[in-house]
Amino acid sequence: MPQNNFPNLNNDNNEIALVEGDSSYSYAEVNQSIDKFATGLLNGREDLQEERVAFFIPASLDYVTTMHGVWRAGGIAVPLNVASAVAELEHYLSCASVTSMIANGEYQESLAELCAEMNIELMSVADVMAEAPGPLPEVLPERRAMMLFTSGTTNKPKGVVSTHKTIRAQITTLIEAWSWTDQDAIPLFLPLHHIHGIINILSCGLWAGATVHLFAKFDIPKITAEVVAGTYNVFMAVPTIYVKLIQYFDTLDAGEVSKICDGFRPMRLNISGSAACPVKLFNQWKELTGQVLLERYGMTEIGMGLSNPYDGERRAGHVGQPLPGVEAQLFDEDHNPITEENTPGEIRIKGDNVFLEYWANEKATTESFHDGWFCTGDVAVIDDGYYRIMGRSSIDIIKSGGYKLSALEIEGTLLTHEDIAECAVIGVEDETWGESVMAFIGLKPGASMEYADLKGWCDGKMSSYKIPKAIKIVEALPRNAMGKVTKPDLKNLV
Ligand code: MCA
Ligand code: AMP
Repeated sequence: MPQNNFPNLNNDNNEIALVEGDSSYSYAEVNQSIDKFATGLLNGREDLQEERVAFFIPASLDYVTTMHGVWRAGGIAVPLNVASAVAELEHYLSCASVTSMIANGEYQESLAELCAEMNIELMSVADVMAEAPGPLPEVLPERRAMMLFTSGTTNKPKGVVSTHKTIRAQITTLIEAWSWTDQDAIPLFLPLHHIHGIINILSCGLWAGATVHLFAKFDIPKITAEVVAGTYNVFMAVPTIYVKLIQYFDTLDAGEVSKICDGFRPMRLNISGSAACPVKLFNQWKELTGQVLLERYGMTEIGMGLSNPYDGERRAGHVGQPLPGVEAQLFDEDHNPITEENTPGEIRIKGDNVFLEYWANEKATTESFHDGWFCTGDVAVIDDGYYRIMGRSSIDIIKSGGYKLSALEIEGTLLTHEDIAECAVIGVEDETWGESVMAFIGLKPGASMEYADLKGWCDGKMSSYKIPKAIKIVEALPRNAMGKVTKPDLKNLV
């Protein structure tokens, strides 16, 4: 029996696990579907032996079937962002040496050429499904289970590998800390190639025996209608979603707004994370809905690390304390632990929740640990017992609407434009996105550039949320004596 088996996906439980549009699926049905998929994927083999199976599927029964099917068959699940530009996928697929790709309908069509070129077998969920469940391998907890891509301070995203044990630890800490039960109902509209959607919402929901309502995207009218109907008692989102909800309220009349707010009011929990929740937003949400947002801090490599308490003071602008089973410590630049309050240091994390490795990148893996601690690159202080995030140690990481973006990756693509001689990308403060991408561009002699043209050029070359929201044409980028671009100086040119 695979060790990753979720308690409620193990039996003939007839409670509703997933709601997708007008359809709903019980735990028993989901379980059956997963077993048939895993059997079909094995296709007579005993164990996938950590083969990498990628999938390009929006939130749906098929997504859950594929993710768990790969796990039960002994493979490594590689969920991809369905909003990615196809041009970006080649890196993920070659980095992970993916052997099979699962995608349906129009998604399958968009991938056919790339998969053929890369010799990757492309199948739909229906293609894979066996008629009946067959024998499945025993998958030990230490085995690799999932690879998620994360942008870093290097050019191309790295594959973050977690084991079944890692995933279990990332889930169970949240089940305990946030008091999940089988009575919970939660909407899932976040993308399913990141921890926030995969672990905090989908996996915790399924572990607890709750009902997860799936949306292919953040569809405000549909989701708020369900909020009004009292469908959910838990809501989790990135700060941008709360901003967008408040912006949406501005388009409605007062009666409609108060109905939606009255739908949020009785929920047992509203959570914000993936990026800093501004104090102003925390207060606005409280005023509108009575909900005191629970802010927490996490990272692809660690799942969740710090959280405000479920019972107890949830402090605005702070991310709380270490979660159960997670060890956290601040360190100075000389690797000495910081013991005084209000002294900034890098957050380092230990625990079963921490990932195994960056795929096929021993150097990056080794460099990201020190004395057994995972070094997050985030700087924080402890302020009266609560961690407060101060920022990141690298200016090259941008957090836009909850997505972590690499300035270097965006610059790398912009530099392939025939009129661009040099460029530098930074994140600038933005009320909706937290940070938004801005590019400073030096043009080749005689060239000119309009923003709209550059945006059009970027289409298809990078995911749309990475495309700069603004550009500034400069004579020359500011550089230090060594010739390195001094990015902090660019902030003054915004
Ligand atoms: C969409 N757009 C964006 C972003 N999202 N621009 C910048 N940053 C973004 N994040 C742009 C599109 O390119 C498009 O531009 C326009 O907005 C409308 O796109 P649409 O897809 O309709 O927007 P939306 O549905 O309103 O999306 C906003 C969103 C989405 C729902 C907030 O960005 C989102 O799901 N963010 C969450 C990502 C996430 O789950 N992060 C967690 C990873 P144009 O019109 O010009 O084409 S972090 C994590 O997992 C760690 C462990 C943690 O701590 O949680
Ligand atoms: P990702 O690697 O995409 O999972 O993003 C992880 C990063 O998001 C962390 O390293 C932090 O920089 C940021 N982050 C997550 N949660 C918070 C939060 N509550 N406040 C500030 N930053 C956050």
